[in-house]
Amino acid sequence: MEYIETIYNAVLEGDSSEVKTGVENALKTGALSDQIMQQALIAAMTEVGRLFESGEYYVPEMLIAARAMQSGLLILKPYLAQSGVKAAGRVAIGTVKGDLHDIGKNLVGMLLEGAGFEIKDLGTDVDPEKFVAAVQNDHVNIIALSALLTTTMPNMAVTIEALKSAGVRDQVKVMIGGAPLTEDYAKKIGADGYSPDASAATRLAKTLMKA
Ligand code: B1M
Repeated sequence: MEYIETIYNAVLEGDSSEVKTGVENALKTGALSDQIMQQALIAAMTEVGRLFESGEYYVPEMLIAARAMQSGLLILKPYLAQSGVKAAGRVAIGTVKGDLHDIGKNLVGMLLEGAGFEIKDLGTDVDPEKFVAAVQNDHVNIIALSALLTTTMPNMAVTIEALKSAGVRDQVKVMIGGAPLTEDYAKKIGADGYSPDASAATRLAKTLMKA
């Protein structure tokens, strides 16, 4: 538990090297990767959000903390991926056009990978056409769209329309997520599913593969 607190504080301070060392030490002492992720990394980013909202942190502090968190996620990746689950499907994941937030998207991708999905990460600020190309060229089963801004949410609908225009909408399931999203919004834009967090996203992807 001592290391969990160290990692949590290091993320808040934006100290990438302390986060890396903390995660390595926590793993050595037998901490579970999921515990490190939930109790240290995600918990710290939630606090970063609160500090930003209360005016104690500004964008640069937020960015530095986010980078520190990502350096920890990078070390956890192989551990999260060691779930032993067989390939469950192919997913193209990305943050929609205009949106640069990728921590949640990376987390969802990593958990999906850990659950046995093959992941094609299209990155951030992704043009709808790139999602279309992933269906046409890489034959993905699921398109996973992330958005953190109310101003970029509509680009999920634009992406779904692009899939329809290209005639590939019925070849793929579309799942969406991100802090401002809701189940109702998913229904409104014709997505196949919404999930509030990374764990739920894994369950949703498995359900969509069976549908
Ligand atoms: Co920005 N930002 N940001 N930001 N940022 C928010 C989102 C904000 C809520 C802060 C605030 O004002 N309180 C606000 C959005 C307001 C709104 O639209 N209503 C905001 C803003 C305004 C902005 C800028 C416009 C600020 C500015 O420049 N003035 C700007 C926009 C840039 C752009 O995208 N074009 C901006 C920039 C940034 C940074 C670059 C500094 C940095 C991002 C770094 C990065 O991602 N590499 C950043 C950060 C870090 C945040 C906060 C603090 C944290 C986001 C985060 O990473 N959370 C955030 C405030 C907050 O959340 N309280 C904020 C941790 C992450 C694990 O959670 O991404 O929600 P989250 O993912 C969750 C779930 O949502 C879900 O699962 C994840 C894990 O459980 N999920 C999915 C996400 N995607 C999913 C997909 C799925 C399923 C589930 O299926 C496909």
